[in-house]
Amino acid sequence: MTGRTFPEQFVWGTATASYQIEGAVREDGRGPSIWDTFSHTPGRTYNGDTGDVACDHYHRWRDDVQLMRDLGVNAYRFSVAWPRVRPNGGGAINSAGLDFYDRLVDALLAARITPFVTLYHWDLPQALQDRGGWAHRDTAEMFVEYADIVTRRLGDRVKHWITHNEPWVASLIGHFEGIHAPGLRDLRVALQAAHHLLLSHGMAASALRSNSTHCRVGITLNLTPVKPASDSQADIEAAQRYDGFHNRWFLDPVFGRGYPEDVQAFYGNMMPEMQPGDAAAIAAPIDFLGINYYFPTIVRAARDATPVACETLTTDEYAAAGYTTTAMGWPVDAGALLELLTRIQNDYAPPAIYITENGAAFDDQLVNGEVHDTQRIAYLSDHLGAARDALDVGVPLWGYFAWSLMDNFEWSFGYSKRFGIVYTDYATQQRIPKASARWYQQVVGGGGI
Ligand code: IFM
Repeated sequence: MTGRTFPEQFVWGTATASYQIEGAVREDGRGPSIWDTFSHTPGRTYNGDTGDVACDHYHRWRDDVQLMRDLGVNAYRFSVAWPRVRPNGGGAINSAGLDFYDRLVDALLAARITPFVTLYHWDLPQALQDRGGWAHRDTAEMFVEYADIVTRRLGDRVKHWITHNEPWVASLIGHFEGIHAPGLRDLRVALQAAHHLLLSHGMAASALRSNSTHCRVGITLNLTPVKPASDSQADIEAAQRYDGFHNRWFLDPVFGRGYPEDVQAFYGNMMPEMQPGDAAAIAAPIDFLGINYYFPTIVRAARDATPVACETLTTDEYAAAGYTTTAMGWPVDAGALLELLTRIQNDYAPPAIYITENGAAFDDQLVNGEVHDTQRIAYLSDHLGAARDALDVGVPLWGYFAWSLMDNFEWSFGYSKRFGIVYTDYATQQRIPKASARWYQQVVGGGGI
């Protein structure tokens, strides 16, 4: 996989998210978010870690833009914190919050780095959660207002908009598994939240387009190729259910097919309440699909009461099956990315695809001021190889964003997992480019691997 170039106009980026890097949670009028509440609740995050300071990006954003300029990337995907813009979710607009993103966008453009802005990467204003959060239909309406406010301010300069990041995680992990904010454990509520997230995506699209002329609008889904653990009929059916639950539940409605019937039948009376016109709203045309890919999922039938009666292999089982696993316990399989991209192209044919996140956490060691993260280089290189293969077979892949620019707050894992190509020394807030950053710099500079 050496010496393979990408198209000249290929977008090379890095990605982050507001709560994971900004810190400054009580500054300049920012209101509390559900992640402030969740991370401050004892027992919810590793070590009781919170995003109070995180990477202190709110104060160090100029240095971080310089870091990206040094890396040579031509794009940066970041998210806007809704509680900075509207501290109570609705009501008064906090211009100081908008000013922060305004300055950031200007600095990026001056550095010839194209901003890709995600409007929602999980930091819902707590005030909206207090009124029911995503399970409440009003939150979708409030999201449209928020999207309107942000795009009125930034839409003249930002031309790539991502409505939501990983609605599967925000809904199912946050409202059914309970290990993300708001920490609920109720499948019916989770499915209602998922519906309102999707609805708000579609409803916001027209505001984005009118405030940001000639912009491109997309949504980012975390997708996983699903394989059965054996060739038994039960495992094959379990894999189909899991694919429906994780992938098709979001892809099908966004691409105008409504919710998949096989999964609807499985959910039965857990199905969300919908109103006439919702399906059409969710299916508002998109200009690109953002895909976050980390790992494939191997599934077997389960007798227990999981929502779709299936379970995924454990990390030990993946390792026993021959997979390398990351510090998250996730199996590494670059070939599965090619499978995923071709499947999406064949089944849904989006006008364009960006890999909006891809990367891995490993147990990085800072030795004599350096981090030799050879496993991460291998991971990124193999996945970029798969991305290049996808271009060869006609997938309209327009760009790639490494997750993440720097080590940051990894949600319930706190600061214990490092995904960055730049090492964050949390004691000093020093940023130390890892070997993978130097490697990525060469890839980007040379336009290929
Ligand atoms: O850190 C997260 C990110 O916020 C969303 N996608 C997956 C990453 C790694 O877990």
